Amino acid sequence: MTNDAPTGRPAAGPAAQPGPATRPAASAQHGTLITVAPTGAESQKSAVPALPVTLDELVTTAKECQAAGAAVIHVHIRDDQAQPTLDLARLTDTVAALRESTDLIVQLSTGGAVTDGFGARLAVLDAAPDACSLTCGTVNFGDEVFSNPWPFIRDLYALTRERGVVPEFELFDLGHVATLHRLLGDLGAPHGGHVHCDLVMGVPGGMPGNAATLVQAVSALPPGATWSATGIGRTSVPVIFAALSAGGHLRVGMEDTVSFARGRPVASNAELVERAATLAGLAQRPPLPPDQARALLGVNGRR
Ligand code: KMH
Ligand code: ZN
Repeated sequence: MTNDAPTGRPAAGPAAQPGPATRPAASAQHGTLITVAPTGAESQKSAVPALPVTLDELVTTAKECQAAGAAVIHVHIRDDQAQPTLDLARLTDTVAALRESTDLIVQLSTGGAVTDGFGARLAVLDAAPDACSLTCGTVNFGDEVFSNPWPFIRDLYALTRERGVVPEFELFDLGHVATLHRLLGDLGAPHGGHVHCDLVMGVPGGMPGNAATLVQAVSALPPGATWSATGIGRTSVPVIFAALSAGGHLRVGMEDTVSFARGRPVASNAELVERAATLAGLAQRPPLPPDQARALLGVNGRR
């Protein structure tokens, strides 16, 4: 394994060794990458009126969140009935609209909803985003199952490399970290040459959202990998503190929590980003602007 290859180095071939993560630029190490996940696939608009579900609502949210300190937007979209969809035309329009209105790195979800098929999830890359999520294993997801068998993970990862899309490895459990090592060992480095992970903590069925688990998961990551963490529901704030103190980055948003505090619904995604940015500033690692986030993650400039 190496952690000193230059960021942006082309992906290695299939025979490459595992652990191709690179050392982030010095400035990026002192900042906090904030990702906003504004919508998700689980909450209903009728139950959560502040959830952005139309393209206009999403673009407005994205602008507010960039102003508050976000550099990446993790995107799920909805149809005219506000239900989750992976409709390719809508995804393509969404990527274009977010690029037009913001400087955010546009990361499309390939996880979709638990009901989405593998073919539709692979086809998300046809919308040509900057980045995409890539979950490294199956996980119980409340009463449902979020299915990510090895052949699908491998096919999706191979497609990200082919299309020049930067993957963010979503890790819901320690077993997912083992699968990440297998993936990098079998197929080589991601597009952009840098490994960035997101620890998704507190899903009922996945790893719990607490500091001890976070430290354990981080210690198992490939050397040189960067990581963010997100705590689902009431684990949101404890995971922010744990991630900042362990040197990680942050993901927040209404995909992951719809309560700002006990008994107080989230009013907007921007207030979650503002809180994360404030805490990052207190930790002496202020939010990274999108251009520095691009350099950190190995995301190309605007196409
Ligand atoms: N909605 C979850 C079933 C992702 O975006 O890649 C999956 C999810 C992960 O949200
Ligand atoms: Zn998601």
